[in-house]
Amino acid sequence: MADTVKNLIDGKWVDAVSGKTFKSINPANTEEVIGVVPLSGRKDVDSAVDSARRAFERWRLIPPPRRGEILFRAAELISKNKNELGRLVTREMGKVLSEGLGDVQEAIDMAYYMAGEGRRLSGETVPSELPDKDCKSVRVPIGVFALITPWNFPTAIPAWKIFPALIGGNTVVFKPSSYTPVSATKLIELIVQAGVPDGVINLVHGTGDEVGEYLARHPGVDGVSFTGSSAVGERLATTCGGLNKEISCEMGGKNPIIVMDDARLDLAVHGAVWGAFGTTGQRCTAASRIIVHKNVYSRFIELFTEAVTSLKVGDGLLPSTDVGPVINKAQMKKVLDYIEIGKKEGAVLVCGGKACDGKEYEKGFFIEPTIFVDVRPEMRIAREEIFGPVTCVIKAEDLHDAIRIANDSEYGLSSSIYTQDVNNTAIAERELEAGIVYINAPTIGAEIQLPFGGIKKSGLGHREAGGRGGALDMYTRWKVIYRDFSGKLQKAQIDKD
Ligand code: UN1
Repeated sequence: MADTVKNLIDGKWVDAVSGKTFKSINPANTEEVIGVVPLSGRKDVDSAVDSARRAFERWRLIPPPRRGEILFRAAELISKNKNELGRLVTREMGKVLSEGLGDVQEAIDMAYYMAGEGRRLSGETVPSELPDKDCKSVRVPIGVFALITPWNFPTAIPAWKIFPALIGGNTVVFKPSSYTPVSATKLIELIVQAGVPDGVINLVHGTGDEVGEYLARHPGVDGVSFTGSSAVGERLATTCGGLNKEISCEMGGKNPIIVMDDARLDLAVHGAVWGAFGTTGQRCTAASRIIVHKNVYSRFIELFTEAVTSLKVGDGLLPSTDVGPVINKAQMKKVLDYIEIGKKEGAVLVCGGKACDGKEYEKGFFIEPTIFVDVRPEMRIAREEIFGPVTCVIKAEDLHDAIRIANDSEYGLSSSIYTQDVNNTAIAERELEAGIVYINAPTIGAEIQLPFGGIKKSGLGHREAGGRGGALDMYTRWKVIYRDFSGKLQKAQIDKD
């Protein structure tokens, strides 16, 4: 049954000023409308930013532990509604139900984690060089954040941004992907129910071109956090840099798994299947290059192909499904076009390679899990992000050759090595050019208590999620306080004997 969802501005659920709407549909069954959603424009953005600006003046003064209590309640409410929300994620985005639930779990984890930060948010106190003087650094809120999120993690990625922004004392205008607006709205409903004051979170639905870009450039917005394509991220970064706004972008990936000749091949195959075809390959962390040592190359391909051929594609709500649909028609075309490019480039197709045929696939965007082997590192399919169920197997001579191939990429988000040799792990850990290195685990599945993000074209600005160097650095600014209680003028660097 279709839901009618609204924008949230200053605590009120409202339609777009224009009254226009668009539909969100189920990618496994395009006849199913998940929701009717406001198609917002500039006026809606203006009022959302205005509301966030006003709310900031109050929210920034709420003690962080009190903000944390609200986040804690949000975590509890999301937990209580996990099953319902997880099913909705699956219906709207297509990922299999266990992953829909995992998506929501990541949002819950982030809410609890950031709730705890309310009682930390620590800075430094250090001694002064002068008597009767003290010095400290404190984290202070930045202001209004525009949060622009993709469709592949409809609840987790918004949570990565909303919770640290709120605990830091900022207010937000959130623009979720127009492909997963209903899941985003349900998440926000729960956060609001937890007691977030009016105006602290504002939600504006619409397209990236119409709403996202305008919002990011808006003079009332102090910072922008974006997850999506490298092309859009780089454009936003250029714009925001020129306007002196904080900006962080999480973008694409071309993540490698290295399989050494001493690896446990069964484990490496399982890892490659999950890394490449989990979420139908639609993760920025997806394993899209499997770089295999020449001594185990043929055997790996044999086992990998066998495992991938047995994956069942279908509606993510069916328990038998391993791989769901891709998100939409445009993405389906893009992935199928890349498969043709791979064939033309001379890569060898060993499984998949086309849209699924058969009656059960007629209404959705289903593509067969596809493996190309004998891929050369210079081929486009080995260099460009496909964001679908397609992976490339590349042969390497030895560890150094494998690392060289892995690093020969414009991207640098996640990476992985399968090996039983501790020395190999140490070299890979040091040499792989990526924000994340996994050892004997695939490239996907980062946990929320450490920073998440990449280098090169994969990331720009601060990292997301928790830990030292994580999202709190994005959503707070350092302020340094010197207090002189000597009752006289003391001169640093000068009053010294
Ligand atoms: C993404 O694909 O944009 O590490 C995020 C992972 C997930 C997050 C992926 N925790 O695969």
